[in-house]
Amino acid sequence: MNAIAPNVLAPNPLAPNHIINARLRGRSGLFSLHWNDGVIRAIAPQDGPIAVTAQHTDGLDAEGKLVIPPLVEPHIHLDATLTAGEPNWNLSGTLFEGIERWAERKARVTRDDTKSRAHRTIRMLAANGIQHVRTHVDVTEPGLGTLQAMLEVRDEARELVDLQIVAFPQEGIESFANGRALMREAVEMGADVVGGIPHFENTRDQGVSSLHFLMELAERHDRLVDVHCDETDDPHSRFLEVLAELTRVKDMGARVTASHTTAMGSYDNAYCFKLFRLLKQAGLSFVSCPTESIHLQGRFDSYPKRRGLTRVPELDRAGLNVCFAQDSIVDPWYPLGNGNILRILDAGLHICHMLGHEDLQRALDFVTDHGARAMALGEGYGIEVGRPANLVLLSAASDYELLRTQGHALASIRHGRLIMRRSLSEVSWAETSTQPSQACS
Ligand code: 17E
Ligand code: FE2
Repeated sequence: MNAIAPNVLAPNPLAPNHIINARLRGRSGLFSLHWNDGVIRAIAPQDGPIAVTAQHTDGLDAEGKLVIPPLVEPHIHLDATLTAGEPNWNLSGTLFEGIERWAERKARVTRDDTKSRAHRTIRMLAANGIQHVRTHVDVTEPGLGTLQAMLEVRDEARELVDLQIVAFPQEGIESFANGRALMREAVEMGADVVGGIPHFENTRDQGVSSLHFLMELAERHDRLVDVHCDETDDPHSRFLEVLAELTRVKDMGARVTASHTTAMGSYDNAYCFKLFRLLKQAGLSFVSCPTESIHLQGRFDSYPKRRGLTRVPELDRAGLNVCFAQDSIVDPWYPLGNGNILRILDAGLHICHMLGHEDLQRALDFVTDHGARAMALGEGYGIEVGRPANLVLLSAASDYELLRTQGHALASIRHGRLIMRRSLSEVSWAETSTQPSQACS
């Protein structure tokens, strides 16, 4: 193995200043990337593979594997992670029982409990090459102690991730006592994004007025918007059209995201045909959480059973920005999860009928560039000279191979510093009549 192969790093492994033999998405050949002071300074095409020499001891050898900008987690609930079963398990598997179980757990949260679970989860995300995270934080809590704790986590976790905090009214804006005041206060305290949950409000009218309220709040305070929107199989849940129309009128498409929109999987085609015209005019982003939605939705069906996801390929083909996210890790809504968004990508592509050749070749878009666009990261993201030296080395040379082999992030560089490296387990063989080299990896 090379002296500076990803898993056997150079003498100064925490401060590399270049990577050789990197493959970049969308470009052919191999590249050397150089950085200093945390900024990418050069992206140089190579004539061929470079042999490792002593002059490379401050670098990494990508060995022809992909180097990408960091993976992005655009939708998670860090205040609720690692609480499943405390005190009660969600036995029905529905969104609504999840909200009830969370209300029980919420009554017991403390600042230390919130912070330690959030930091543990952030480490799980960073261990999987994620450096940009948008977390929803429940603000239907008098006193907003959880939000305060998460604002502290946002600062404390900067070495590992950039964190955006959504003021998320889990139990409603209009149907929760002082819901509007709590939202205003959350924004004043420093939430980056304004959230909502119109399908959970008591009436259709309240759902609509909550959207007017939150869009105005975001506009007035220059915040982003990310609404839990139509997270139900009910085809009559049509708040997306209201959010999209407000987005269009205010010309806020680059700043607004509709999360879940699972009801769209139950809308009929005639309605969707009309809706898509508006969505394109509005230009908002979409987040789908495929493992979460296939678990929570379809719960009131017998057979045939709905998949309960939004129309991911159709949104993508229409030119709208759509990405995948984890949503939960071991919480009242979803009992599994380990921080690995590549697992979510794998599930999402299967559930959405997106294993066509073209989709496989660009699959990583859904957990990198598209997530970055939903989070409005702009020039803070991407492999370009002058941008932050935030880079992730993957275990395969292409999107397709990464998915087929269920590959991993092997190393993560943040502002030029190596913050994570991972070694993969190897398979050992007994003597067999075929040679290991003939076997498929
Ligand atoms: N809250 C909610 O309303 N929906 C979800 N999927 C989660 C929390 C995880
Ligand atoms: Fe969510």
